[in-house]
Parts: sequence; structure tokens; C-alpha cells
Amino acid sequence: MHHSRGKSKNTKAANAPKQKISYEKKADPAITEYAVRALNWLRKAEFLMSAPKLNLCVEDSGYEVAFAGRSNAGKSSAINALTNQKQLARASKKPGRTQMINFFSLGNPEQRLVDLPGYGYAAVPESMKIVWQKELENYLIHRKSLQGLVLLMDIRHPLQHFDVMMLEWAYSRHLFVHVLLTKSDKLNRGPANKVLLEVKQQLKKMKLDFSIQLFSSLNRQGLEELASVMAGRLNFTLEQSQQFDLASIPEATADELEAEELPDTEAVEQLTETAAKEP
Ligand SMILES: Nc1nc2c(ncn2[C@@H]2O[C@H](COP(=O)(O)OP(=O)(O)OP(=O)(O)O)[C@@H](O)[C@H]2O)c(=O)[nH]1
Ligand SMILES: [Mg+2]
Repeated sequence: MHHSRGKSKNTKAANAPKQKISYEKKADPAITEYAVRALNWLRKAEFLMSAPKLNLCVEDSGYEVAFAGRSNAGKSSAINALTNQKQLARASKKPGRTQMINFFSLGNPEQRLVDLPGYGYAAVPESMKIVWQKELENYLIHRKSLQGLVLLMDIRHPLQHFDVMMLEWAYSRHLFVHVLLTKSDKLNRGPANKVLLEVKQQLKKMKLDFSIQLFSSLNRQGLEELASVMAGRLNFTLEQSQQFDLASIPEATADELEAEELPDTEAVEQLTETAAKEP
């Protein structure tokens, strides 16, 4: 807690009526309540189906939000954290795990989460990659119920080429995007906030006016924030939210996550981290 310094003694503020100032960020109680109810709603998630292509997807009605991002960014893990289910979406230390468009219903089939295959996974045969990118593109362009994207980026490698392309493309199509800097547990609080600020500034510079937050499936940082954004996008109305209780939000499940990435990826990342730490 900060205390006012001596020099503020003679300012107008010093003459103002005394009031208790809290430097801790107080969340709006109404929003928090909505977020908690949203989290309890998200726990109702159930696997609906996997589709290898657009015309095999579930009916294109209602509302859905898709999780997109580079392979291994943590999309499936984020869906599992958000829905408090260990194996709803299949997470893996092997990049390229998610190979279809996976649909999850949230209590009713008209509100859905979608787990997309990651882009940029080099080890998939080129021919297969082309087919997949085509299907992904098809889905993103033609899906009417798609209300927006959650774009995930590993906090240690934000705004890679494909991410920027995706963001620009989404912006040009007026598609809503909420950005997650994932695996925030990999950095200390200070450095994590610094990356957050930097990416925010970069987005601003590129005129990509998207919301962004820190997120960790491991320690559940940012879960409530993400839940309210999801709920808002998926038309989880205040009225609907009344059906969900304010029971405490899910506990952390640190030990239930898959081990981190493939060893070689990790080595590269450690190098990057070391480089980033150097002045
Ligand atoms: N430390 C840490 N590791 C995480 C976190 N989220 C995911 N991981 C790990 O990162 C790896 C990839 O996670 P996934 O959720 O499978 O990633 P994905 O984006 O779905 O990957 P694809 O399906 O290949 O596109 C796994 O080993 C996870 O355990 C996190 O918040 N913190
Ligand atoms: Mg996945």
C-alpha cells in the first residue's frame, strides 16, 4: 500500500475531505457476479461433435466463439480450464493435437465453444496442411453463428507472423477478437505485465483495437475475465445467468495439466527467454 509523499502536503488534494483511497483494483461487483455465474454455466460444457469440414459442422444457428492460435498456444487447455473439465478438449504436449473443428455445447446447442486446430504446425505433411488451412479458412469466412475469436498467443512468443495475419484479417472482416497471452505462469508478474503492455501498444500501433488479457490454464489467472467476455459474446443474458448459482469458482488444477511442450520446443523457448532477459 502506498502512502502519500511529503511534497503533496500543500496541494489541493491535501485540503480535500479525507477519504480512504485503495490502490487495489476493485472489480465491479456486478461484473464479478456475472463472471462467477458464467463460470458455473461454462461447466455445463459437453462435447457435441468434431467436423473435418464446414459442411459437416453442427447446424449454423445460435452463437459460437472459436479458439484460434498457433499450434501449442494452449487453446485446448484454455477450454478445459474455462469449463473446469480435464479432458473435454484434448490438450497435448505434441503440437498439432487438435485436427478437427471441435464443438462444445454450453447447456444448450445454441451456445457453443469451438476448439480449432492450431496454425503453423510444421510437422504436418504439406498437402495435409493446405487442406486444413483451407477448411479453417472456410469455417472462419462462412460460419454465420461465429460471434468472434479468442486468439491465443504464448506470452513468450506473441504476435508471430501468422497471428498478425489472423488479427488483421479478423479486423478487416469486423470479426470480434479477444486476445489471450497464454502460459502467463511462465513469467513473473512484472515481466508478464510488461509483455501485456507491449502487445497492447503494438496492437494499437497496428490499429487493431482488440481486448487483451493475461491467461494461465495452469494457475487459472484471468479465468473470470475470460468467462465474462465469452458469456457476453455468447448471449448469456443476465436473465439466463440467474439460473446459475454463485457457488465458489473452480479450484486450480495445476497437477492435471499435460507436461509442457516437446523438449526441443522448450529448449528454443528457454533460449528466447534468456535472450529476452538480457538488457
Ligand atoms: N505452463 C503452462 N503450460 C500450458 C498452459 N496451457 C497449456 N499448456 C501446455 O502447452 C501444451 C499445449 O497445450 P494445448 O492446449 O494442447 O495447445 P493447443 O493450442 O490446443 O495445441 P494444438 O491443438 O496443437 O493447436 C501442453 O503441453 C499444455 O500442458 C499454461 O497455462 N501454462
Ligand atoms: Mg488443441
